[in-house]
Order: sequence, then C-alpha cells, then structure tokens
Amino acid sequence: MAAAGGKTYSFKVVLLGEGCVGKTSLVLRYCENKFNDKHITTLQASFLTKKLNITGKRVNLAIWDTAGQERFHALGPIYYRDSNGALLVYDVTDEDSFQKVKNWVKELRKMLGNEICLCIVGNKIDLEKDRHVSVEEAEGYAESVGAKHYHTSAKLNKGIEELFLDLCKRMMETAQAEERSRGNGTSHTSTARRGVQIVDDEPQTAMPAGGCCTSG
Ligand SMILES: Nc1nc2c(ncn2[C@@H]2O[C@H](COP(=O)(O)OP(=O)(O)O)[C@@H](O)[C@H]2O)c(=O)[nH]1
Ligand SMILES: [Mg+2]
Repeated sequence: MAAAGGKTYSFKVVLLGEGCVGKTSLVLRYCENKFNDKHITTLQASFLTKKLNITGKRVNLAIWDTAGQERFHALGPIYYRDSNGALLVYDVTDEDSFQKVKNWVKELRKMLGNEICLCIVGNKIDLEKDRHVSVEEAEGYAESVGAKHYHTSAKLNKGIEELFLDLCKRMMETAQAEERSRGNGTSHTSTARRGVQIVDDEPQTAMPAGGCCTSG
C-alpha cells in the first residue's frame, strides 16, 4: 500500500538566479551548515544531497547548484529538466536580480508546466537596511505566478530549513496527486519521466557514501 510507509521519495531541486545572490551559500548552509564570506566559485559537486524524514516518509533531495554558468547566460534546459522543484533566488538588496527571477519563472513554466514547485527566495535578509525589493511586490508577484515566496539569510541561517521543508511537502503532494491521477496503479511512467523515483526501500540510484556526489 502506498500509504503504509517504507517508501522513499527522490526529488531533484535546482537553484537558479543571477550570480552572487547566494545560491551556493544557501546549498552549503543547508547541506553542510557552512557559510563563507567570499564568493564560492566552484562547488566540488554538481549536486549535494540531503535526506529527510517527513511524517514517516523518507525524502532524498538532490540539490543542484550552478557552476557559475549564469554569468554567461548559459544555463539551459539540460540543467533544470526533470526537476521537481526550483529555487529562484534573488538578493533583496538588488532589484535587478529580482527581475531576473521573473525571466526564470517564465522559462520554467513554458518548459516544464505546472508540475514543478516554484520557490521564489529573497536572500540576504540580514541586509534589510539596504533592501531594494519590496516585500509586498515580491510576495504579490509570487502569488500571481503560482509560486511561494520565502525570505532567507544564508549568513545567519534564517528561513532555510523552513524553505526546504515546505518545498518537500509541496513536492510530495504533487507526486501523490500524480500517483492518484494514474489510478493508484504501479506504473511509474509518468513520475519516472519527471524524475521522481518512488521505491519501496532504499533508492536504487547509487550515491557515494557521505551523501556528496563528487565529480568524476
Ligand atoms: N550578507 C549576506 N551575504 C550573503 C548571503 N548569502 C550569500 N552571501 C554572500 O554573497 C556572495 C555571493 O554568494 P554565492 O553563494 O557565491 O552566490 P551565487 O553566485 O549565487 O552562488 C558571497 O560573498 C556570500 O558570502 C546572506 O544571506 N547574507
Ligand atoms: Mg554559486
């Protein structure tokens, strides 16, 4: 039975947004509880993993960060395809970075439709005094495109756990709705196509010990 536990959800989450808004910082804070004042140019992995247990259900997240390609406007569908969730990150002190988020929303909705859970993330709220994006505008925009809005500080570790937990719950709901719409059958075609694997015990995809996928 689907509801009887013993089930693992595997989700792919991508980070998108202008350079320097704090994408890498958010991932490192969440997965390794680290923060660095300098711009981190290269992450050692293309994604970091995090395991959660949400109301008795296991969730494995693969969180994909960019390798800085956003600087060259060179992030394409190959990066975000098959993702179940996306964090569209802007810097609350940088109005331009918020406009970039709007471009990403349009592109993702066009390419992936409504099944991807979108999170619009205003990062660096510790710099509130330099805020250049109004909370009302950002939240209103998010609502208008069916996304949810979150406030974070990677520096102070604020709002990040809540953001990922909420996203996971939304992705689980989406996956469950998809399961139901398939008539409770065991066919995995629909979710497999979208990159969700629902397996009965440990995930089949091998991940290196330590939970971090190193390159090579
Ligand atoms: N004050 C502050 N600085 C941050 C925060 N998050 C990231 N930064 C800084 O912003 C810069 C860019 O961060 P980075 O994670 O490399 O951004 P990315 O290019 O989007 O991956 C670095 O100097 C970080 O230390 C935050 O929440 N508050
Ligand atoms: Mg980065």
